[in-house]
Amino acid sequence: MGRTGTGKSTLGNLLIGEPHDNGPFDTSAQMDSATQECSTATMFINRVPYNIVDTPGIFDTREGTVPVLNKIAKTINKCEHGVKAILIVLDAGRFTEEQKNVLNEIRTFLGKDATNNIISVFSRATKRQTIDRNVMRGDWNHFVDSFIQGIGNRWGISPNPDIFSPHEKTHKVRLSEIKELISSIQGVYTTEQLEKNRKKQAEERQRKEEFEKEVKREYEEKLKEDVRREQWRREEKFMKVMEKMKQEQEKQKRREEKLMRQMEKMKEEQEEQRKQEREEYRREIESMRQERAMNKMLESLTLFANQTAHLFCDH
Ligand SMILES: Nc1nc2c(ncn2[C@@H]2O[C@H](COP(=O)(O)OP(=O)(O)OP(=O)(O)O)[C@@H](O)[C@H]2O)c(=O)[nH]1
Ligand SMILES: [Mg+2]
Repeated sequence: MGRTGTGKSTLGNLLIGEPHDNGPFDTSAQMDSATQECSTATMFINRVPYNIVDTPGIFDTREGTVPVLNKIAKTINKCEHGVKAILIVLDAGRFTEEQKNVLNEIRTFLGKDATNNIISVFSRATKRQTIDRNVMRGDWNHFVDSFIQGIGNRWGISPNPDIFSPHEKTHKVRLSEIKELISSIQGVYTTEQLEKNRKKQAEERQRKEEFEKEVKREYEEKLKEDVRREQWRREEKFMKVMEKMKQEQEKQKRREEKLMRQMEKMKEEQEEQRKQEREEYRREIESMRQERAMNKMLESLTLFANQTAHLFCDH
């Protein structure tokens, strides 16, 4: 198992003793995945036959991870006697975050029960790394280091076919190391263990989905509550403004009424004043009229006295 293009099919061919690019397993130099389906071939270790299963790459460029893992699960389920060794092929030149993700995916997929059956195999190693295992070990990052420790230090190197020919000692030594690791593994990883883990994973996924759904529901509820609160707050604010406006209007009305009353009073006072003035004028006219009448009477009396005066004198 391993990331797309790491050299799984190449390793399979080499373990069988076939040319790296002309064995039962198809290899490809192209970036997109060569192996699409699981396929098997037989190899011998100390004359004991073993079925090698070549698997499609994880993080395939065409397919997602889930369909690939499903195909691998189907193949494991066909192994009636279980799986003795699971070879995880890691690119020695790419200790990246992506590689970490692939390892985590595989670990989660197989579960803890597979730990004792995993062997890590490094491909694309340099000449120095392939000749001297210590050089390879020194190039690991912390994550790879702890992963290898976690699987009981079972690791090997797939000899780079571009550097070492099948006749070279290094090529043979590195391949026999891998074969020895395979045959030394005790016990098998069974279909039941895989299915138990897959069931556990499915349950965990479901729990996670339900938890996420619950978190989402709570978040949406809170959001709705916030919207409701905001609406109430706005309505309350609006009501307060309306109340204030109403109070202002009433105040204004009272002011106007007061003004009206004042105007009314002023009008009444003016009316009263005009009435008094008219009365005074009338009285003045009346007194002038009486004065004039008096004067006229005096004049008449004077005239009468003047006319009648000689009468009194002659007697
Ligand atoms: N330099 C170098 N190239 C390698 C090594 N192993 C494989 N290759 C080359 O890498 C390319 C891909 O190898 P494959 O064996 O098809 O890789 P794979 O992991 O089976 O790929 P998928 O089936 O697509 O997942 C081929 O051109 C190989 O010749 C290696 O150790 N070193
Ligand atoms: Mg392949």
